[in-house]
Amino acid sequence: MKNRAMLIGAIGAGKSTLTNALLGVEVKAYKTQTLIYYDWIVDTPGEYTENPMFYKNIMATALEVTHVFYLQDATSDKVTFPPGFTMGIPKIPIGVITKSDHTKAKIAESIERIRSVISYGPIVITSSVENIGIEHLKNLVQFNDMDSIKKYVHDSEDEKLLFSDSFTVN
Ligand SMILES: Nc1nc2c(ncn2[C@@H]2O[C@H](COP(=O)(O)OP(=O)(O)O)[C@@H](O)[C@H]2O)c(=O)[nH]1
Ligand SMILES: [Mg+2]
Repeated sequence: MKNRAMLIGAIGAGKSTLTNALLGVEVKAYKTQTLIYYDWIVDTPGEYTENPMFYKNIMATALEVTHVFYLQDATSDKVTFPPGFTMGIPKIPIGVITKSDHTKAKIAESIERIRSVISYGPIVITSSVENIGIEHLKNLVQFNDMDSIKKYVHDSEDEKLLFSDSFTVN
C-alpha cells in the first residue's frame, strides 16, 4: 500500500486547511460532510471525531491508510479524543497541534492534551497559515516504523517536533 494519512479532529480544527498546506495546492474549501480522498491524504468530517457514533467510520477508513494524524486545535479548550484513543487504531499515530501562529494558541496545554491521546509517537506543532511543521508531517508519512520516526525526531533537534513516550520510564 502507498503511504497515506487520514486526518481526524474536531470541526474547525484545521483539517482542510492542513490538507491544502500539505498538498501545496488550493483544494476547494467547504465544510467537509464526507470523506474526501486526495493524493495521499484522506480528509474526514469533524463529526467522525466529535460523535462516538461515527468511530466505526474512523476504524473502517483507517484500513485504507498507513498513518493517522490526530489534530488538536491549539486555540480550543475542547477535549477532542478520549484518552488512549490511538491504541484502538492500528496505524502509525502522529499528533498534530494546529494554529500555533494564532494569538490565542495555548501550545503547552495542547501538548499535554495530545500526549494523553498519543502514548507513543511523534507530535508536531504546526501552522498551516505560516507553513510551520508541514515539512515534518510530509517526512513522517514516509516512515513505516516508529523506531525510524523516533530517530528522525531526535535528529531533527527541532523544538516544534516532539516524541511522546509514556511507556519508557527514564
Ligand atoms: N490562524 C490559523 N487559523 C487556521 C489555521 N488552520 C486553519 N485555520 C482556520 O480555522 C478554521 C477552520 O479550518 P478548517 O480547515 O476548515 O477546519 P476543519 O473543519 O477541521 O476542516 C478556518 O477559519 C481556518 O482559516 C492555522 O494554521 N492558523
Ligand atoms: Mg474540513
